[in-house]
Amino acid sequence: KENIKWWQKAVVYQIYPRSFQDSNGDGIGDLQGIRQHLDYIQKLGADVIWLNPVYVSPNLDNGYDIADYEAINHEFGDMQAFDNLLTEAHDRGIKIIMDLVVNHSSDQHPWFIESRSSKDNPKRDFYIWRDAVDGHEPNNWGSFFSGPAWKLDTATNQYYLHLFATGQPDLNWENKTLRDAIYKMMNWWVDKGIDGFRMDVISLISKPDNLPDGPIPVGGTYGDANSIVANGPRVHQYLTEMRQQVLNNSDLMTVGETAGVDIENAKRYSALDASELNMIFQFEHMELDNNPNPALGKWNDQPVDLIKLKANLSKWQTELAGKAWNSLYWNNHDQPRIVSRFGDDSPEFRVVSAKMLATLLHCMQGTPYIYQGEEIGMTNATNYHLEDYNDIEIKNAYDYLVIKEQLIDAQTFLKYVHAKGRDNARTPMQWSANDYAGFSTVQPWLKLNNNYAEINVETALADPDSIFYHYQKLIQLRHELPIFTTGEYLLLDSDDAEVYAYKRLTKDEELLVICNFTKEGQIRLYPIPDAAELLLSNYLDDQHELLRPFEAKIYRFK
Ligand code: TEU
Ligand code: CA
Repeated sequence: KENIKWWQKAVVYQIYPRSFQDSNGDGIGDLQGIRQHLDYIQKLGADVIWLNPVYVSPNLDNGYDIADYEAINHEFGDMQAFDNLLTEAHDRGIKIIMDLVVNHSSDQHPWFIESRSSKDNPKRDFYIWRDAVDGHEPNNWGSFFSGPAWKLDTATNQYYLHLFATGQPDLNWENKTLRDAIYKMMNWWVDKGIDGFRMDVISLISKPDNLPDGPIPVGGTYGDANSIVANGPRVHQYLTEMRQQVLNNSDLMTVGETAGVDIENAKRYSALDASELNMIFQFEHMELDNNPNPALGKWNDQPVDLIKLKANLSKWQTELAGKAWNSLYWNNHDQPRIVSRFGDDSPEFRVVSAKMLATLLHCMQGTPYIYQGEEIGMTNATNYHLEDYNDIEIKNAYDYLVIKEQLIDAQTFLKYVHAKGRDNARTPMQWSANDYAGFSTVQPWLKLNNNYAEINVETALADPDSIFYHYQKLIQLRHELPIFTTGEYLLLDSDDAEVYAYKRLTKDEELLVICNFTKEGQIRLYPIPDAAELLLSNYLDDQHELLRPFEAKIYRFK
């Protein structure tokens, strides 16, 4: 408590550059476009920008397939544009953290081009190559993007591992020369003055010896690689090494994206002694609304069970308290829009439920992340047809689930993608009701959500009751009141299926946070002293024990 780090009080704003602002009329967002909106981010009050990948990439997975770690993709600008952005952000007191994608590279990276060229190339061992076993793949792992996780490369007649797309071969972290090359590249960015890293699927970098088969889900074809690879045998050793070789050189912020993490591993990744990373993204609360049929995984359209959501978020709050640090998020570029998912995006309840969700998250202990457009309540894009999607995960899942395995029909798939597809988050940012939502002067690279005339930044900024100003106030509260950072979390009424209420406690004061998750009125009586101060609410008045649809309140008292 005595020793609060800057990133524990900070709020992060995530930018997906491709979809944020196009400055030169090619339909693709770019670095110059981000510069144009630094005032907007400053007005919101965010302390840090997390930039999704902006490096040279064939864009098979929109920049998560990197062909050059030290150059900017020409679509986004050049290194000068990046340096200008960094300087101007710093001038405003805003930090920038970069996406670090080092579980895999692009198959167009010079390392892989060399590696695949021959079995005795010095870079061969930078990737994971294996012989066929009985004429097929070396093990049963499935890729995160459907199909097998191995591809036969005819040049040398061996398979290479790709946990994601075939164009994203996994790097071999067992190789010390590779690790040193990564640390060198990271230090090159640190020397440029960046403020930290978000580390893509960093929990997957250490593959277990002998690469054992994974469990095949009922009704599925491939083994689950995630449960075998996540938190592998040497992952903590590698991150400790990275900490010593790179991260200790500067006061950086680090957040690991840790698919498949559990509490025990989380406590090590994000321990308060900073021996590895500062914090991690866990996924459990994003998987509660998965399909009950494991072969369908995330593809589903059913609402989340509030009791399960409470239990899960509370577990992370309580278990990490005093030992490690949480990151808090509802949204990112891989998730559907939260107001459509856990709230209600109908015209009647969109604003109030978006504010409720913001309140719930931003009063917890941890570092909150806001994904572009969340602060204006952008919604899922239900105006999309199958041919409108760009995301490789969606395309591959369609080929696999609908065409190849015929587990569901195309209509059901579209329904599920409307609810869960990643492109829901990637539709262009809605700046105004002008042509192309003010994102561009031409047809954007990805179709707009057709509600931009109602939901956009210009409208939000003109309305003092907008979702934007609610986020602004939540950020201000976190900056001003230490209890938001330090207070102990205490869940109330874990079996209440309609209302999520919790406290934050310090030795001299309390916060009480009450959130009605339903579109009905609810009566709840919580003991609130007369002197309690209502810090923030999404209604104009307080009707005490009557909670109106999606009402959210924060009380503070001694
Ligand atoms: O995502 C990793 C990850 O866990 C995803 O596969 C996630 O489960 C899925 O997107 C949810 O639908 C990271 C990046 O955030 C993602 O954009 C990349 O595609 C992926 O790694 C590969 O780099
Ligand atoms: Ca552009």
